[in-house]
Amino acid sequence: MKLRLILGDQLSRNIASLVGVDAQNDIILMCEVRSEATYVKHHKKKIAFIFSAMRHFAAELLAEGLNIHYVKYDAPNNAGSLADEVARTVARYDIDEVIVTTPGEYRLVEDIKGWSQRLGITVTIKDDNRFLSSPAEFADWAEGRKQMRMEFFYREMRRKYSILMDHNDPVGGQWNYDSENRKPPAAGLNLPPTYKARPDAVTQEVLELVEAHFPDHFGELTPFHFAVTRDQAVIALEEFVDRRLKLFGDYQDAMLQGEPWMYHSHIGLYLNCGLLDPLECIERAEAAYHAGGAPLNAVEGFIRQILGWREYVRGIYWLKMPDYKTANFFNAKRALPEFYWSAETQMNCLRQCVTETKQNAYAHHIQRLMVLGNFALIAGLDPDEVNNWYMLVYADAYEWVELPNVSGMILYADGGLLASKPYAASGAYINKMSNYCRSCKYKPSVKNGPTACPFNYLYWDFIARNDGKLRGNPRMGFMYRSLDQMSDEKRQAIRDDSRRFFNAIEANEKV
Ligand code: FAD
Ligand code: DLZ
Ligand code: SF4
Repeated sequence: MKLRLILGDQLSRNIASLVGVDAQNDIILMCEVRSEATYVKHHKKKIAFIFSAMRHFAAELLAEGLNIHYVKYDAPNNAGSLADEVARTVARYDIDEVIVTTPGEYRLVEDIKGWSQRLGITVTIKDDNRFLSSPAEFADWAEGRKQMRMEFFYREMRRKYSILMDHNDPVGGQWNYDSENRKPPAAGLNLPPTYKARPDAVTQEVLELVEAHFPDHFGELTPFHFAVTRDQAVIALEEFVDRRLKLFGDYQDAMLQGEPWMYHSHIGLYLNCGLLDPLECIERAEAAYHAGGAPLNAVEGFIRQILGWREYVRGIYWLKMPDYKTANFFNAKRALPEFYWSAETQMNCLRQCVTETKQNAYAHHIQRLMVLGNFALIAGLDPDEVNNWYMLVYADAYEWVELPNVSGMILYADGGLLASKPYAASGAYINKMSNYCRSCKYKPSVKNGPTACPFNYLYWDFIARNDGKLRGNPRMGFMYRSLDQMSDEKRQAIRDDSRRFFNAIEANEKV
C-alpha cells in the first residue's frame, strides 16, 4: 500500500505523486496542519484560500473514487505537522512507501529527506512536473555564465516550447516589446471588474475556522472572493484574457489610487497552488493574439512573466539555496517599520500599497517592486525581516518565488546575480507611474526638508552609503557622477534628512 501525500500547493490532478495512483490500494493524504499555517504567520486570506482549495480538491478526488484521508485543522487528533501526520498514517495502515512531489520550499525538502529513516520505509520524492524547466536544466543553462540574465533564459524557453515563434525567429521580429509597454496611467481609464467567486458552504466553514484559530494573523479575512476550484480558476483566467489582457502591457507598471487590480491577471495564487497550469495560461494568451483579441506587446509581456520570470526565479532558488536565504550584500540591518503592518504612514504610496495588501493579500508587481520594495532597499531594511513580510502577506507567496524576488530583485542582497543594478528610485518615478503623490503630505518635487518626498533623500543616501559597493557597477556610473557633482551642503542635507527620518522610524513616530 502506498501513501501519497499531497501538499496545499500541489492541487493538480496530473501532479507526479498522483501518476499511477491505485484507487483500491493507495491512500492519498492531505492535512491542514499548524506547522505549515504558522511557520510564518500567513495572511488570513491566504490560509483560508489554501484550506478551502485543499478541501475542494480532496472532494474532487473522492468523487473520482480515490481513497482520500483528509485531516481538518480542528480535527481532535490533528498531529500538527506534516511529518507527524504521515507518521500517524503509516503506523495505522500497512504502508510500504510514501510518495510525495518535491515541495516548493527548501526547509520542507530537507525535512522530508529525514522521513525514510524516521519511519523505516521508502520515501520517494518525485520531481515537480508542473514547471516548464527543471532545476537540473536551469543549472545546465547557468553553468559557466558570468551573468544569468532572465532575457536569455526566456529566449531559450520560447524556442523550447515554440511560443510566439515564427520558425526560428520571434513573432513580430522582436523578443521583447517593453519599449511599447509601461505607460503611466491615462486619465479616465475604465477598469474592468475583477473575477469574484461567491464563497460556498465549504469556504464559509473555512472562513469561520480561520477567524477562530488565527485571529492575530495579518490581514482582512473578508470579503473573500478567490477561486477555490480549478473550474473557477479557469473562469478567472478566461475573464482576464477577455477583459484585461489587451492593456496588460500598456499599464503593467501603472498604479492608481483605489485600483488594486489594474490590468493584471490575478492568477499567481492559482498557478502556485496548482489550480492552473503555466503552459495553459501561456497558450491561452498566445491564442488570443492569433485570434486578434490582444496585441503582441501585451501578449508577449504577459507570456514573459510566466515562461520567463516565473521559471527563472525558481531556477535561481534551487541553484542557490540554502545560501541565498542569508545573502545580505549591503549588510542591511534596519528593522521593518511598523507601518508595513499598520499602513499608518503619511507617505501615501506606502499607505495605499500596505492597505491594499491587508485587504486583498495581493498587490500588483510594480507596487511590490517600486513602492514597498524600493523603500525596503533604500532604507536599508534587514533582508530577513523583509522576506518574512513578503512571505506572509501575499496569497501567492512560497519561498521558491518570494525569496529571489525579494533578496534578488528588490534588495540586491545577492550582489547582482539576478538584477544588473539595484531597482532604486526616487519619488519622481512613483509620481510618473501613479497618482499617489497628489494625495500625499510630501511633495515629489521637493528634494530636502520636512515637505520633501522621503524617497528623494533616501535614494541619494542609499547611493552615498553604498559607494564602496556600487560605484564600480557600469550601470551606476551616471548616478555616481551626479553624486560627485553635488555640493557639500547638498550632501549634508541628504544625510541630515535621512538621519531625522530614520530616527523618527526608530522612535515609532508617524512618518
Ligand atoms: P501578473 O502581473 O498578471 O503576471 C502574470 C503572472 O506572471 C503572475 O501570476 C506570475 O505567475 C508571473 N510573474 C510575474 N512576475 C513574476 C516574477 N517576478 N516572478 C515570478 N513570477 C512572476 N510572485 C509570486 O507568485 N509569489 C510571490 O511571493 C511573489 N513575491 C514577489 C515579491 C516581490 C518583492 C516582487 C517584486 C515580486 C513578487 N512576485 C511574486 C512576482 C509578481 O509580483 C507576482 O507574481 C504578481 O504580482 C502576481 O500577480 P498577478 O497574478 O496579477 O500577476
Ligand atoms: C501555505 C500552506 C498552508 C497555510 N497550510 C498548509 C497546510 O495546512 N497543509 C499543507 O499541506 N500545506 C499548506 N500550505 C502549503 C505548504 O506550506 C507548501 O506546500 C510548502 O510551503 C511547500 O511549498
Ligand atoms: Fe510616495 Fe513621495 Fe509620492 Fe508621497 S510624494 S506618494 S511619499 S512618492
